Amino acid sequence: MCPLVSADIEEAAEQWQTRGWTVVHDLVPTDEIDAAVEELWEHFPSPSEFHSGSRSALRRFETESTDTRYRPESSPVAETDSSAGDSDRQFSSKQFLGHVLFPYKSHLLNRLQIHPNVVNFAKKAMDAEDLRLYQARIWGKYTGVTNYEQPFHQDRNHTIVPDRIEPGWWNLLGFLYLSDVEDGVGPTEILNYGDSPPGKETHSAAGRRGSYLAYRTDVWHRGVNLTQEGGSRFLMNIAFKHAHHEWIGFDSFQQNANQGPWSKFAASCTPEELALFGAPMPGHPYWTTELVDALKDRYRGIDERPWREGLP
Ligand SMILES: O=C(O)CCC(=O)C(=O)O
Repeated sequence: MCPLVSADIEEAAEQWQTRGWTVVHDLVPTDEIDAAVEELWEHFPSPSEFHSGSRSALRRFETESTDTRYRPESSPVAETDSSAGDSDRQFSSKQFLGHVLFPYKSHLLNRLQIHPNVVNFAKKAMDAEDLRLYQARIWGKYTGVTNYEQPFHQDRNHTIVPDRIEPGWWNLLGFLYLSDVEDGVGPTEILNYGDSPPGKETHSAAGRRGSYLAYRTDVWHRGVNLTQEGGSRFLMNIAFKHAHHEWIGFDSFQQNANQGPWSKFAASCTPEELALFGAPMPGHPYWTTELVDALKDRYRGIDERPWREGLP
């Protein structure tokens, strides 16, 4: 039987395909996570600040660390397909505080969003080269904000049509852990593909920071409460779909793509990296000499040569 946690990419990809989920242990080196997390506090109160009891830290969490659509007054509880028999566990809008959407203020966090190890894992698991990143955000939780216990559910809110879960069609949802996610700080509880609650064996998707929980939309799972005193949990949502699968989506990037952090991020990207957001690759009929010049102008510092070399 496969171990529940794997650092072996091939084995983890196979687990995702057959069992519906996997934790790829240490997928991103911890020193890279730690360097980026130093800049996380530009968006979130640090755990010690939050747990000092300061009202301003709570206020900052509810505002600066929470995209407007997740603030209490917006009350979005958009989950679907909750399991019967889970009546003591409820979704609540407070569980969804702490969502910061990509691009972030920090260049290192932005680069982490498309870390090659994560992208390559997704390509292997989905057995495809041409992928799109369609969910990109950071989610922070702190002990005591609310009761984070959720009912078991399947994520049916990533598509506008019924899911087609098979090679060539499936999408991959995932959490890259920015902090150690262990008992007491809310490791997701998850069931194997084909099992549904109640009564089936559940697994805790615990993992060190740098690990990546990858799962499919057809596995039952749920968020659990944070009980550790002074505890917190930070993760990056990173989800992929096949190119041209417009029926799948979650976050959109265009609205911020003419300013600040995005410009610096885009200037650092290779064609393959920008293609994760839908940019046409070198050689695509979209490109003309004038457009390549405009790309160079728009993203100062970008290496535009591949696009230029791809011109007819
Ligand atoms: O936070 C978690 O561990 C899981 C959250 C989740 O499944 C959801 O909100 O759909």
